[in-house]
Amino acid sequence: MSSKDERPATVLVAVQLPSVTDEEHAASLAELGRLCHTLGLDVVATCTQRRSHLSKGAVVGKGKLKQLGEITGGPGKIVSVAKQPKDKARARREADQEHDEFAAHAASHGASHGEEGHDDDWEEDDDELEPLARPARRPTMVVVDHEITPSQARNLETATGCEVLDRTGVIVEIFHRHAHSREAKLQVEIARLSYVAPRLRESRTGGDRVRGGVGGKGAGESALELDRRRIRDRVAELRHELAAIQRDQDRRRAHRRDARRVALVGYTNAGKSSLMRALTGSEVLVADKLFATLDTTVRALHPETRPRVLVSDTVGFIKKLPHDLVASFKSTLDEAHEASLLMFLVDASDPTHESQLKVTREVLGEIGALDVPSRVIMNKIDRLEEDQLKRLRRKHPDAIFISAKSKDDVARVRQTIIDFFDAQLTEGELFVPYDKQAVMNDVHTSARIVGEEWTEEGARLTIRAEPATLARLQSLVAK
Ligand SMILES: Nc1nc2c(ncn2[C@@H]2O[C@H](COP(=O)(O)OP(=O)(O)OP(=O)(O)O)[C@@H](O)[C@H]2O)c(=O)[nH]1
Ligand SMILES: [Mg+2]
Repeated sequence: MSSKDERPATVLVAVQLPSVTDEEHAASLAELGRLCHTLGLDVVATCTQRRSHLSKGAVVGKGKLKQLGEITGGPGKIVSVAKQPKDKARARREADQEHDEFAAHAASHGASHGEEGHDDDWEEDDDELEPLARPARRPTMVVVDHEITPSQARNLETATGCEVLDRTGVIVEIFHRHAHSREAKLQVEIARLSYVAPRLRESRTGGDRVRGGVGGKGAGESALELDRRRIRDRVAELRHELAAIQRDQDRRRAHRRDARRVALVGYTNAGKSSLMRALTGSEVLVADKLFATLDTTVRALHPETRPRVLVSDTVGFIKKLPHDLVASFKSTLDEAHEASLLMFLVDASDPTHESQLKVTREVLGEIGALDVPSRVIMNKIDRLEEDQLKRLRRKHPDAIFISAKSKDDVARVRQTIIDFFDAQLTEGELFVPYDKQAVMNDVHTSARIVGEEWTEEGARLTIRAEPATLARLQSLVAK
């Protein structure tokens, strides 16, 4: 398949730390593979190692790095970069291009000073290394399943001859590609710059490198100051523009404040948009991609209910997502915060769904949205075997088990939502005289009529509505 061959061959690199189980390690790598796939990379090899900590030099140890070099065609060891004036010029040029390039890529090139080749923490026993199988194609990309420092990125680049990205870099890049609305684009741009700026700082003054070249440092610092200032200015500008958009959104949200709202939240790819489509008949994007949705969408439950219920589709969560990236998706968090009911969507067919649920809870906890009433929805049960499903039902007796592809299941979710809101309605009497018939329209949209009796003077209604709505309608007819 020639189209496959055009995708950059990629090797995943990870260290399994002592606190990480084999399953967690495998799941994290599988997820990184899917992130790479979403970005259009072709994962051809995986290079992992058990270590007590990440090597400061190049993440993996010396022996592993040598193996990595063998499959990528690089020297397999950290090559000190001579301090040449052209390096600085290049660093500055590359910093200038920060808007056009991969954030992480730019950061990793963002001027590394002098030799970081010496590392006193090599600790592994090279004899015990598992051999690394030679892939069918030679990798040109290295993707690391940890957040790495610019010097680690640089060292990996010299040792492998490959481009190097870390997990955050991959996610930021996916966000960048999938952002459509002005708001999402601004948020991603801010996140990219916020991700680049601290790394530029670290690459020049990193605490772990005390042997930084003193010569030429002054010029380097001023170039750095310039980059940082430019980034700060740009971020301020973007925030300003974003604030205007968000004020507008807040106004719209305030408008909906009366309405009964459900937010679909959960891990990326859990099926939030699929359920959104099924519940509201809207045409939101559904795709087998991570972070397909980067905008929140709000639609009424369809067919419409009386009173109306609004459903919002939100941006998904993921493990190890840097906090400033989460925070940048303000609208998702606002939707979750202001909803009356949260639907936690989980891909039950994913072996790591328990940890996905945990991540979702953690993020919502951080924004103080855990007080909002919630229901867990185990989705994609059409992919489960009978006994798997049984086990899951026992484990999560309160969850709703569905396939977003099944009409009956979606109808059950719909009923759950309606029941939830109905429980908050109170029943009351409303007498609408013939000269106040204009109020009837209002009654129809904001309340449900459960009984009516026509008299000489008008209609005696029994209605169910929110207590506040009932009071409002009663004052309307009394005037
Ligand atoms: N088999 C099966 N596939 C499903 C089900 N629900 C969703 N999917 C598929 O799962 C993939 C992701 O669905 P989306 O609805 O886009 O997921 P999402 O939670 O909105 O994902 P992001 O927006 O990327 O965070 C798509 O390929 C869907 O067709 C289901 O119940 N059964
Ligand atoms: Mg989606």
